Amino acid sequence: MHPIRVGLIGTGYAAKVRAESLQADPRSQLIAVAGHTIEKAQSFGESYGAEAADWAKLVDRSDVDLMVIATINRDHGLMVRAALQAGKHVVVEYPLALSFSEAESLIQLAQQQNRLLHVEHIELLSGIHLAIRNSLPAIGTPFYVRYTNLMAQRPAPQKWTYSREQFGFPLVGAVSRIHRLTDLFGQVATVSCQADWESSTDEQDQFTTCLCTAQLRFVSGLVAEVVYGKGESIWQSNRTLEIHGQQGGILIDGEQGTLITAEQTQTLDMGSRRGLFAKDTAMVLDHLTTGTPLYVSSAASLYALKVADAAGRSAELGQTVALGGVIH
Ligand code: NAP
Ligand code: BLA
Repeated sequence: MHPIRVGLIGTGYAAKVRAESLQADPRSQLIAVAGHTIEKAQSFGESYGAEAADWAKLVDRSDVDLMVIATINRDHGLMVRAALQAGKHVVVEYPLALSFSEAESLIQLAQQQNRLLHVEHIELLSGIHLAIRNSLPAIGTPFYVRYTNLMAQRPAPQKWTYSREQFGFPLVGAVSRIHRLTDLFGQVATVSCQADWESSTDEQDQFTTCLCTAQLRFVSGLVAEVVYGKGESIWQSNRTLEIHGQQGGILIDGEQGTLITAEQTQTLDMGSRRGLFAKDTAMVLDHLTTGTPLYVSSAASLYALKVADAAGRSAELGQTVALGGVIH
């Protein structure tokens, strides 16, 4: 038995932590890396004893079993499709694709090809998420949630994360914000969303600020307000999640968590945000070698993207959008 031979696309933060995890695990071997430029792929590859390669050739190599796609959001769908068509197992960082229909068709393709398609959603592995899950029973029926992700950034970087085409609709590029909520609170009945972008030049694709606000009404009746914004016209960063229940509340502020009930106020132990990609990688290798289950299903990942896609449509139409297929 040879180790699982891996091809990696991307040379940024996610790719680096993937390469480190793969290198540290004897069950995997990093064969080659593809990057934005060949120079970057070469210098990155040298650090991990891997060759530099062109991504389209890499997915076709017979000595690669698993492709890990850790590059800009715009290219995920195209690369996942090519890798699955070449018969590889695939790990892709969220989002699977920028549109719901593309994501749905990729999941079908993986089934047809009988290959693993795992979409990373490390937010579900985080100590914050586990602490919330464990605390939910203590607050009774949750009825109102406020989830704010504001990042003040000045000057806004000239990066893919500030390109509408390359990042995608804000709640699609950052679908983790929706997924946290659908994982905790189930299906969504309606979405009402507004989105706005500011650019400093005539070049509209590259923005300096974006602000997206969405109201999600869950089938349970719970209402969630989600705010995602970043850039120059955001003056104070804020990363908070408030969950209000009939018997208590959960408040997450940055790395601090609190559970509040009528009887007491208690600090939640939330661990660290580090090590989550390593955990994801280990679970993929466990799954491929011994068949143990992964922590997120394609169906759950696709559902989060469906809600994000509906938010995009709502913003475009200026109307509330109802999600189909909901059982009342
Ligand atoms: P990053 O550090 O900015 O790296 C982005 C990668 O894409 C680099 O290899 C970069 O190469 C390349 N790239 C940039 N612009 C490009 C373009 N126009 N065309 C082709 N390639 C381009 O980003 P990251 O944080 O690793 O994110 C990668 C993926 O992981 C994204 O899908 C993100 O949603 C996902 N993710 C990241 C995190 C996280 O904590 N960072 C968490 C969850 C999911 P150059 O540097 O040579 O331009
Ligand atoms: C998510 N972090 C993301 C994403 C990007 C970054 C592009 C995916 C898109 C999104 O969900 O908005 C980029 N995150 C960064 C950068 C920093 C950062 C450039 O913290 C700079 C420090 N990610 C990291 C680091 C940690 C990290 C250093 O780059 C932790 C120590 C964690 N990023 C992290 C987690 C998510 C994420 C846990 C999932 C989103 C969530 O928690 O909801």
